[in-house]
Amino acid sequence: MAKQWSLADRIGKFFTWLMMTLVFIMMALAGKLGLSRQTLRFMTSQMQSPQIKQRAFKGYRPARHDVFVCTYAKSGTYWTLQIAHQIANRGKGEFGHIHDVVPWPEAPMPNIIKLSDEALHRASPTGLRVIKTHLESDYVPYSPEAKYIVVVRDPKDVFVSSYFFSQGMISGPMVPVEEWLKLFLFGKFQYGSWAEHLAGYWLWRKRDNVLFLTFEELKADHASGVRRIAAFMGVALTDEEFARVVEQSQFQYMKRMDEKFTPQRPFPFNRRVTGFAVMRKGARGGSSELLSPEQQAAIDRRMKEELERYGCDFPYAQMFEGVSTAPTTAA
Ligand code: PPS
Repeated sequence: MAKQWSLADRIGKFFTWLMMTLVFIMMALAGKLGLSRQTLRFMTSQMQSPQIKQRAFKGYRPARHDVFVCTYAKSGTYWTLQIAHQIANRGKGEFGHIHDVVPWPEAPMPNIIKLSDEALHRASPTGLRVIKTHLESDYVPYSPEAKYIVVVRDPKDVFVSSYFFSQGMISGPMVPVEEWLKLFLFGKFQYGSWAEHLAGYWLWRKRDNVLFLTFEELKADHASGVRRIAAFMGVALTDEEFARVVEQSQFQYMKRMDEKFTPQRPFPFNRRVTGFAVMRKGARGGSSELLSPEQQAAIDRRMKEELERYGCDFPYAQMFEGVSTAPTTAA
């Protein structure tokens, strides 16, 4: 099912690459030149471009071998990818970088494996391959043939994780927390609206081929989470394979191989972005490390209002509401 690229697609791809290259140059210099704010704004405009979002899966029809991991950024994406990829490969998934084996269609870096690459699922012992996306559900092709794992995380922890991540990306002084928070609360955030993202996937949750999870439940019982994901993917693991998947998706294990998950720079800057960790703390309820109780309450209030505005009955108060004091320790 190789993707047919029209001339318009190729030109579009080229401009995306050009923009990304610019973004990476700006990122490398942002801290030194005092351009953090401008760089983050530019990154947001690129990441939120409807054209780029539409182009990501254009013409792709998901198939039986596809397991999508659909998340808002900083919600445990790589954790879930690692679990699903190891399940697909019966605990023996080897890779130099996760995106050598997991396509991420909206990301323009050319060194990411293509969605159209069939070699991977053909070689996989279960015939399955995993796909990453942060796109809203409207941009993700749905098929009853494929499987979709949706993971949602407390937006307060998402916010904190994103702050440290962006600080690492621009390798320089970050914009003040209050400014970053305003963007998060009022829909101008780098990764789009948290509530809109959730509201879209929440409509999918009752479909047989959709597994809806929270970061918090994975955190509370990692082994049960792995068991649920394996059952959902239709993979019966031996005890030994199961133990391997659990071990390889533990926080400390993944932290030791952090460079396999850190972002890759686009050609010709093919080196990985260094100097910060994707596997930072992996904690639940740790937003007090950055946010005051008032700021945490503001996130809760705003997200509840937003979910209501989208007509989404996700039980926010039960799942996420509340001011954190101390984070749980990493699994
Ligand atoms: S990304 O870049 O948006 O795709 O990031 P994402 O993977 O969604 O989220 C990164 C956060 O997930 C935490 N993480 C984990 N927590 C617990 N256990 C495991 N195994 C694990 N793997 C990743 C990671 O530490 C980031 O959260 P913070 O709060 O920043 O530590």
